[in-house]
Amino acid sequence: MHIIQVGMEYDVLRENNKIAHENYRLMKKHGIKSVDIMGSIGAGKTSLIIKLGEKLMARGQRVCAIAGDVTGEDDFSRMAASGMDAYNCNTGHECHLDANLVRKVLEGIDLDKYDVVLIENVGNLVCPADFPLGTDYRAVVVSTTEGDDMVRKHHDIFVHSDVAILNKMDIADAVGVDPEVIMEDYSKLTGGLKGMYACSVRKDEGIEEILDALRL
Ligand SMILES: Nc1nc2c(ncn2[C@@H]2O[C@H](COP(=O)(O)OP(=O)(O)O)[C@@H](O)[C@H]2O)c(=O)[nH]1
Ligand SMILES: [Mg+2]
Repeated sequence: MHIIQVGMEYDVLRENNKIAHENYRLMKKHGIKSVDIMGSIGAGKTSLIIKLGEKLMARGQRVCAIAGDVTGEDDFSRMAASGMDAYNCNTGHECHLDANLVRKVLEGIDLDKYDVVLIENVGNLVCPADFPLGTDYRAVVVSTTEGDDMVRKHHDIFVHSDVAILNKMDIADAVGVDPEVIMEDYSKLTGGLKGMYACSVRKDEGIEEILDALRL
């Protein structure tokens, strides 16, 4: 029984990776750069996507966002209200986006209209890690309000991300969290090879560095 479950999981992940490669090739065919933005609920993923979108559009880039949520249109509506083209993607029950769901959304988009696709994954620090979507970069966002143990508790998602972001630096003191602890944990996890990008989306601080890290 146990062996069968492991086999099924392997098949699901292998199929996801295959479709992720197809998504990657599809977006490259249209000259698109893309980012999968993962992270906990409330970390600031939607806020960051809107901020990145505003800055990229101000530079003349054509940007759209895909809002991944279990149900509803809240993030999709916020993205659309910011002036960015947005596409909603509800998973129904799943705690993460997968490559097949994203493929269905991409198939409904005129990809020649865009230079950049920003994808907000479902708020979760566990499940999205195993399901690459076919983006150029994967980023994980956590915030100071979640406490100082996020990296220690969720190794996988940080290991599977190219760029790690610590948001809400503006209220770190107010919530009694030392950002250095979180950044030190991340540095240790990456063998000292990578640093975390600290930012405050609210105060518009640290965003340019994130754009550079994501090669946007
Ligand atoms: N103080 C502060 N609040 C923020 C910041 N970024 C986002 N928020 C707030 O945090 C809440 C959750 O943000 P949201 O973007 O919806 O997070 P998501 O669930 O990860 O998409 C909202 O009330 C935002 O206004 C920040 O840099 N500083
Ligand atoms: Mg959101």
